[in-house]
Amino acid sequence: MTVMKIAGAQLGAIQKADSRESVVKRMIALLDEAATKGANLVVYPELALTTFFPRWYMENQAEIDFWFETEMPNSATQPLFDHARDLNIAITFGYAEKTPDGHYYNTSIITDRHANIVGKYRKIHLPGHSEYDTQRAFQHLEKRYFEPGDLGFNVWRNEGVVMGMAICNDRRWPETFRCMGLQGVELVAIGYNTPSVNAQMSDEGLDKRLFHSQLSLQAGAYQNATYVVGVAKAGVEDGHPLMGGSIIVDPDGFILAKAMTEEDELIIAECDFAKCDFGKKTIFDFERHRRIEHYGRITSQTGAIVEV
Ligand code: CDT
Repeated sequence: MTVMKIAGAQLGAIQKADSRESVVKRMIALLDEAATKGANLVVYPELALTTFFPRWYMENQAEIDFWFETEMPNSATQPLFDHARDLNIAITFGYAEKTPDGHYYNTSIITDRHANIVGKYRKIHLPGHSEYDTQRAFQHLEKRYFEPGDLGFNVWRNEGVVMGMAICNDRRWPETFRCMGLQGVELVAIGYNTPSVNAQMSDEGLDKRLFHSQLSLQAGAYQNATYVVGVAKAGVEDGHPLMGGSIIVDPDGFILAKAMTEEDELIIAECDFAKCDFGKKTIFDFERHRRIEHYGRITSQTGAIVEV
């Protein structure tokens, strides 16, 4: 059975003016630290190469396109791929993707330890709104800049482990984890950018936001008997704070490692994937216990309908 050291490479703030090259240098520094600690896989955040640009309202398409990558790897990220290959470490990170036929996605990729891209995921649950919202303390325009992902929730056998990806808001939806759980997932890598403040409820408090993130990641892990790695982009980006709280969760839902700062910070844990078996063969043996005859609403109905 496979044992791997998995690292979460939390990134601190990336300012609007920061170049991709400067961010890649920081990602490589974390990769070097991960190598010294024996990591086999490093998980980076959502939209890891730039500031969280969906907070900015833009109309000019050239201005919008600046934030998107048209190929991966590209000249800015090739050093990261090369370094990961030299260190024999698999990586996964998020970026904004513009496809050759003009589609825009919030994407993440995962590589093997030879820096080959073995999996791609495009974010399905896009939060926020598509037009400038005067009621919010700040904007969250993911629905403006991205289309919902078109690839579904897939898994890949990578380095002997069944791995899947999700991105930020996806972690709050049990459907995300269950779709991968039904494919035997053993590790779910999730990058995120979560504002420290609720744009529509400013007095919500950071503790509650961190709690909801942890709750979602821990529940997803336990209910599908899988490791989950949730990695933040944190810190204050041009005056806008993003929360940290990166964690590595085991298949029992326990937290194995947790970031303590809102800066570039590496967390690491040894993951013995044999530990996924017990839950998958007992309480969450889907084949024996699921009752799909009662789950029809999950895929046939989107919003809640109150008829009583
Ligand atoms: N990036 C991302 O998906 N962030 C959301 C913020 C939700 S508030 C509009 C999240 O779920 O953390």
